[in-house]
Amino acid sequence: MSTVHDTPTTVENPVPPQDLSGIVGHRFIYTYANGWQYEMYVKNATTIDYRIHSGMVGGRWVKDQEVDLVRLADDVYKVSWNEPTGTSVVVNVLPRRRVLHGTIFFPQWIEQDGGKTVLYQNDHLEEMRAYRDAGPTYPIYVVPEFARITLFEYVGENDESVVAVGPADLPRGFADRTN
Ligand code: FER
Repeated sequence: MSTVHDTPTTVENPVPPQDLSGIVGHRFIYTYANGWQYEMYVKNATTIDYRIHSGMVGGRWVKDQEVDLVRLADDVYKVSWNEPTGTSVVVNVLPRRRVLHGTIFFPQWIEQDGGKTVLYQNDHLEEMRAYRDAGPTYPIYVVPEFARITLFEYVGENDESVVAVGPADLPRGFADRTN
C-alpha cells in the first residue's frame, strides 16, 4: 500500500504498480445504497469467498470464486469476475475512503427467480451452469450501486475459516460489527 506517488504510466507501460497488499487477505462488509448487504474475503490475489447477508439473493454464499484483481491507483482496487450462474460482477474498492461501487450484471433467469441461487453454490456448481445455459439470459438486469464499507479488517491469506458457514449460521449481529 504505497503512499508515495506512482511513476506515470506510458503507452509502452500502461500498467501501474500492482501492490495488492492493501486488499489481499482482507475481509470487508458493505451495504449498497439499495440496502443489499455483502461480505467479501479476498483470500489471495486471484480468489474470493463471499456471503450475501441481505438483498435480492440474501443467504447465498460462495467459496473459491476466481477473480481478476488489480490496483488502479493508491487506495483504488477493482475486482471482476463471472459466476457459474452467468452473473458478472465488477466491484471497485476504496478501503481507506470506505467507499465501494459494484455493478452486477444478472441474467434474466435470476431476476425472475433469484431464489434458485440462494444456497452454498460450491455444492451446486453443475446445477448453476445448467440454469445458466438454459436461460433466459437477456435482457441483462444491470444493478450499479455505491456502498459504504462498514467493516474492513486484515485476517490473513488463504484462511478457510474466515468464510466457513452460511449467512444464516453466523452468530447474531455478525454483519453489524463495525470498525
Ligand atoms: C458483490 C455483488 C454481487 C459481491 C458479489 C456479488 C462479493 C455476487 C452476485 C451473485 O452472483 O449473486 O459486491 O461481492
